[in-house]
Amino acid sequence: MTETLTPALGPATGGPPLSRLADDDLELLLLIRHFELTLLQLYGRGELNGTTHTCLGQEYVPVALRPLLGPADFVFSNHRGHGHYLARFGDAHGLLAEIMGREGAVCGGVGGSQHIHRDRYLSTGVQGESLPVAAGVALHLRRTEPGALACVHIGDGTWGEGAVYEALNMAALWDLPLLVVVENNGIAQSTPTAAQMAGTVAGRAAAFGVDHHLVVSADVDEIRTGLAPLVARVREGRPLVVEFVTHRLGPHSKGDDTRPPEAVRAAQENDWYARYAQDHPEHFHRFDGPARALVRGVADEVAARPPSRWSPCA
Ligand SMILES: Cc1ncc(C[n+]2csc(CCOP(=O)(O)OP(=O)(O)O)c2C)c(N)n1
Ligand SMILES: [Mg+2]
Repeated sequence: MTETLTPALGPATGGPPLSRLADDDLELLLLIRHFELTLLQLYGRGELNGTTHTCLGQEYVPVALRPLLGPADFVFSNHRGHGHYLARFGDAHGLLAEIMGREGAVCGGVGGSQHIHRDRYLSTGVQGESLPVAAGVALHLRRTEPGALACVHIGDGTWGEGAVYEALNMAALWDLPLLVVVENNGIAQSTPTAAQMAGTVAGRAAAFGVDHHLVVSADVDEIRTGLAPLVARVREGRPLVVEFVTHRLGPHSKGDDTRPPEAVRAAQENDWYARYAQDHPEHFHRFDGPARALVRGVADEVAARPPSRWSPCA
């Protein structure tokens, strides 16, 4: 029997009260949270191979984006992509099977945590790799399926990759329906953003004449209201960089947290999970236990499956 970790519910002092969520948004947030906590536990027990990067603390980003994206849109994810996948497909069984190399894996178990392809969803662990690909897909969409867009998630540290600027340049020149979502958690592995980024994300977008929208809130409804008209403009060929100021709650990958205690404390204080539990305790507790139990059931069921098989000819 797999037990999930109990997340710390410390004092949440990071901001104004959060709006009460729709049930399905809360369920998705909690699914992602407990999925990620369970993964760390499975790794800790040596039940998984390879590596993983959880999106603990950042779950609200893909949840807020979810209704703004449709099935015709492409989503390009990165190394920290489980929440992106779950927000798109809700398929915890397929994702965990992929990570555990079990039957029913989304990509036959050869992609693992970071390299997933399903329909119009693609993730890569190579920083910056997806930007030019997403720009190319956005060009194709503009020509063949007007109104659809390509959404690409990157971190703050990925602004050190030249491919980002080549893609922004073409996106601006060619009026591409490209939505660049930056999850700025203030750190890249062990390097604080302030130690590696001159200027700002906003300034860099402006250098290419690309619109920039800053999101400092973790309030799903508020984020959506602000983004909806901007995403509609992306669909008309006006590329956009949306920068979320967010917090990495956990380590970079598994046991590799090099941050000073005050940085970890700041992330905990800003954690939407603790804040929501404080602001809406009845709603939170009605859904938190079931989400935890659901993921525990997924983990037990998937762990009992036979190994996945993959053939290049299949
Ligand atoms: C081209 C490339 N260089 C280095 C790495 C190793 N690496 C993986 S994640 C990471 C940090 C990424 O930081 P950021 O873009 O801020 O995303 P975050 O991990 O904070 O979500 C690094 C250096 C990589 N995956 N790809
Ligand atoms: Mg980062």
